[in-house]
Amino acid sequence: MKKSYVCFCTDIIHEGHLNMIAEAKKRGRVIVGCLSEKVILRYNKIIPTISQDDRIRLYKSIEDVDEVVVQEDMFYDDVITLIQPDYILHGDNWLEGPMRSIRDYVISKVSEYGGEVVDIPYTTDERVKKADLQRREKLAMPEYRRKRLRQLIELCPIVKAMEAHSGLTGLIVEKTVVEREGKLDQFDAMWISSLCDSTEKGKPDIELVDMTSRFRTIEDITEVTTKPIIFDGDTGGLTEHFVYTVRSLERMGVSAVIIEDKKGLKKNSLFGTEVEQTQASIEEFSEKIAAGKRAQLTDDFMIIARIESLILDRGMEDALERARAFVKAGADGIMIHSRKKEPDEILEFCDRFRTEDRTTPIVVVPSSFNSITEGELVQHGVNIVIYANQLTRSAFPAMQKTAEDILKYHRAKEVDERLMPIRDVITLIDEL
Ligand code: SPV
Ligand code: MG
Repeated sequence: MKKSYVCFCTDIIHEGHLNMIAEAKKRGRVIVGCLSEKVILRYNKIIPTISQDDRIRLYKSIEDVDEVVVQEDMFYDDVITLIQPDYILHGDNWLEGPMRSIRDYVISKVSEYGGEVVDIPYTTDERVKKADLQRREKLAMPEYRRKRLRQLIELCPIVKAMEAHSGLTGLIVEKTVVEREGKLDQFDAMWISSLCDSTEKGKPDIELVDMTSRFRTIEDITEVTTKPIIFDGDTGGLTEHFVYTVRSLERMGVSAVIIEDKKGLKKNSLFGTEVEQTQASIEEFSEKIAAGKRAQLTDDFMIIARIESLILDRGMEDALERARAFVKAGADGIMIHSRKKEPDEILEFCDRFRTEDRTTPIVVVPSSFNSITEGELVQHGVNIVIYANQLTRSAFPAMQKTAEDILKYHRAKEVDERLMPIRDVITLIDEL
């Protein structure tokens, strides 16, 4: 008997899925692949809200399904090697966009033994559309979004966060997918940078933009995205205020706050010692972390301590001593920052910290030491890389040049070629 294979990652079964199973049945014995949680998280597909075991049970309960296996490879390699399906069925939505590279790869592999790929017209029935939308919306809900950062740290070699400071930049981080050497890549999380949030408002990065306004930015972003959020909490402010911030962030579904061990008037770290900046003592900052952890209500939320010793030329030993103390005070992660062009001091910190502490997540922000690759960071035990300001810095020169050229030419024709077509702008945002 021929073998028909369908891969599912869904946590609800609607008519579209049943139609797929019926098509598979017509061709042979139906094997459903349950795409593993690890792969789903890695590729940022719509993440199920029930466990992998529950999904296996769900797929087994479908009439006409003969067998359920776990698929560990987005590109079907394990399935093709082990099962050699005669037919691999998939919705025809993989004919376009980044998923096309998976389809091409699967076709090349199955054709080696005479297998076939069958594209099933994607069900666009209103009820199915609504079910898909509900599934996506569920992911945006605080209780699902909040815990996703911890899940990603567990499952990914490195979590890649990109800055977002508005609904639009949030959408860019949410939706940008690239295909390179046959693999798909996306950002895993969003960083709400104090620098970019302030810059967007034409204000300096000195904790002048207040929390109410920073929360408004979070809401703009959460309304249109599903990816987890890491919030730049600056110094965290007064401990008495920080505890309220923790609760608000948890409620909004933010996954982590990073606070830096500075006090008084905070200036951006990239100024280093060119401006006056005061580092908080180990004791006072540890107390702020501990108070935040006591205030926290969910198990998912993370308070990450950011160490400014290298920025302020206080040396490696000071940075390591602080890391130890902040972890002891309850920090769920350590961010180490540097403004050197070379990554050497960051890597030395990571290597030395990892000899003492193998588990506490390490976060880095390679704005200055930008030649380092994600792969190299993984080798030094880094868990999260934050691209902290690149969207803002790319948009600003482009907008400034456009403004200058329109002034120069007294019309907009000369700039038009480098602009996004109006049609693309109006279709950028999904309509309900
Ligand atoms: C930010 O993005 O606001 C940061 C990172 O805090 S840095 O600007 O490098 O200090
Ligand atoms: Mg900042």
